[in-house]
Amino acid sequence: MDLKKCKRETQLVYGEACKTTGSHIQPIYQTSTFVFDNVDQGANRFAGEEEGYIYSRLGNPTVKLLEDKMALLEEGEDATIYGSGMAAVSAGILAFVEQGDHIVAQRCLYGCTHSFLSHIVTKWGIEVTFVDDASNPESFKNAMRPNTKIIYIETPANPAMQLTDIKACAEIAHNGGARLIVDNTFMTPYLQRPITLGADLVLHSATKYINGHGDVVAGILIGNKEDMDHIRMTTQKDIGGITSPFDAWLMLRGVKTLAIRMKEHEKNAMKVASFLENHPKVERVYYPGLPSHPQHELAKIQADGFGGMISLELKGGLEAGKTMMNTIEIFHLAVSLGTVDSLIQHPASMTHSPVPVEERCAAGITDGLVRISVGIEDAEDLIQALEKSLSTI
Ligand code: LCS
Repeated sequence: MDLKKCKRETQLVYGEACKTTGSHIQPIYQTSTFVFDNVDQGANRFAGEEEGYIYSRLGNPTVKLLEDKMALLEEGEDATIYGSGMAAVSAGILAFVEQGDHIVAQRCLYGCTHSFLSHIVTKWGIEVTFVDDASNPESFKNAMRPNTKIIYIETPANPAMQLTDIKACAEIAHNGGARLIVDNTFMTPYLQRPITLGADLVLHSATKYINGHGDVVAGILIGNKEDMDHIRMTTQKDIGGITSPFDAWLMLRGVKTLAIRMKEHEKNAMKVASFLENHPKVERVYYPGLPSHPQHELAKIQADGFGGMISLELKGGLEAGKTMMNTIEIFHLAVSLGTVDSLIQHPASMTHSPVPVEERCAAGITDGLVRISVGIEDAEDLIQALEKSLSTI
């Protein structure tokens, strides 16, 4: 059977049984190392002349199943898995830059990605230009230099929910001899497949929708075979931010329900966003599924849906937001996102606190912005909880 020809729902759910025991669900290869039959076999494996496992930082059968699944879903050739989304961000970027190179990135990014680009890569003589208006591909084009090696985007962006045109950025990157890296965490491969739009590397904080159940921190990179081989032999092998076999197994279990979860997240988010948009205490709602979102049309073109993330500004600003977050029921006040249950948080003081205030505001992350990760509970219960907390303002 060629899984590549199957629909995404089948690709997500299907898994081979264990060839050794017939176990329906694959076992967890919870081992750090692998025993060689003899010295020659060990040497041949190290030399790459014989297939087989060596040591779990270099490869593990449970992790391999997740690599193959993610490559299939994102329509890439191969994938590598990490112990956090940030380990994937750093492994993906550091593999393709050296001293004297230049990176172009959008300014509105997850706070630690922004921090990595502002404070870590710059320590090694790599320059970064942040683009303010990521909605206009010309801004990326204007920031390109002869030594630009990477354009880095996140769409929709965490937390302001602006979209970036993946296809246009891929063209700009390739015309300038650079790679396009796309953080696809908010959309997942069920709703958006950046490689099909020209991206070179796709990245996930798998902590979020890929695992879906809030019990794993992990990251994933997907790309072509050559780039993944290079990453495996450099930043993954020698920096070593790998995931554990058990966490890979939990993700293999979690990702099976991605299609039905994303459908429910989106159905609920649409209802919640429409409710919020019509509420007298709400100033502004940012959700790509609303026709009022400035890039609603782009969302319809480059993705198959709008996802489960919403940001909003209340008329009473920060104080009103604090009241809402302190009083709301059902939604947990917590960072992270993409779990089956609903979460609410305050980017300026939490996820995006590493970003300096002027840069934060330039990226649309105002003090009054509140971010909601809409879960798969009953939508009416969520709306009632929001109504009740808004009535306390
Ligand atoms: N990329 C995006 C878009 C993210 O939202 C995050 C984490 C990361 C990368 C990093 O992934 P991690 O290392 O945490 O697995 N976002 C978080 C958030 O919004 N709240 O807490 C973490």
